Amino acid sequence: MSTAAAAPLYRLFHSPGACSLAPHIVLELLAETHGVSYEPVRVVIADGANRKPEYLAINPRGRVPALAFRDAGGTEQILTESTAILLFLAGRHPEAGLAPTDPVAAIRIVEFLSWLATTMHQTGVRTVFRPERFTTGTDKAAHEGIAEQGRITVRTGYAELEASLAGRRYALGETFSLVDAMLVVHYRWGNRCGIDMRHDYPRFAALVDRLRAIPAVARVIAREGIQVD
Ligand SMILES: N[C@@H](CCC(=O)N[C@@H](CS)C(=O)NCC(=O)O)C(=O)O
Repeated sequence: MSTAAAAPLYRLFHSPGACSLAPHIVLELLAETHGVSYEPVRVVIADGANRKPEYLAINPRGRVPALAFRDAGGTEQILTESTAILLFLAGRHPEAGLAPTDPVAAIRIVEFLSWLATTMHQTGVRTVFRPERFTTGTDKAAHEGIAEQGRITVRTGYAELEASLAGRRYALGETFSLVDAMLVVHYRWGNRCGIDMRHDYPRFAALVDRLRAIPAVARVIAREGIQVD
């Protein structure tokens, strides 16, 4: 008799503290509340694992997250882009209540996640962490100005977010949504951009404290081995 364990429903390729932390949190919540099985697969960017042929075979862009799953016909598919992965997981597991059916509530989530992934991540945080990606290799003198503009972009966004959190328990109101999972990532990145997030954005810090008090969120942070503050 075979003792092989059933393959998990999902494999999430992630790197500690990267934007893949958000789907990692959502998968852990789904595992806890609805028995969804998944395997987190570490692809540590700091070690260059995202540029190795094994990973490029999964995501030729060399980015995390990537999600492996089987479609209705049993064929394995790879999905990339954090926004797409989050919305896919919520839609595939509607019983978890992460995908509102009301069209306005649903599109507000897409709106927020799109802003985080584009303005805040790519034109904000990324220009601070990786200014060399926004100019030619020889133009080192430009790095400081690019990073400084990135800090202005993220500060403008965090100020907007801080104001919107007045009187709210979670990013979009009284209930946890996909956006909250991604905000843990952005709060942590803010600290790593040299911003004192707890001091400058106290409502954002309080939200992240509430999120970290959720056991599934705490478990993922511990598993990734990261500091949020
Ligand atoms: N738009 C993509 C961005 C993915 C992305 O840039 N991921 C980063 C980590 S947060 C990465 O893999 N970086 C590795 C690299 O740029 O070499 C998403 O939201 O999934």
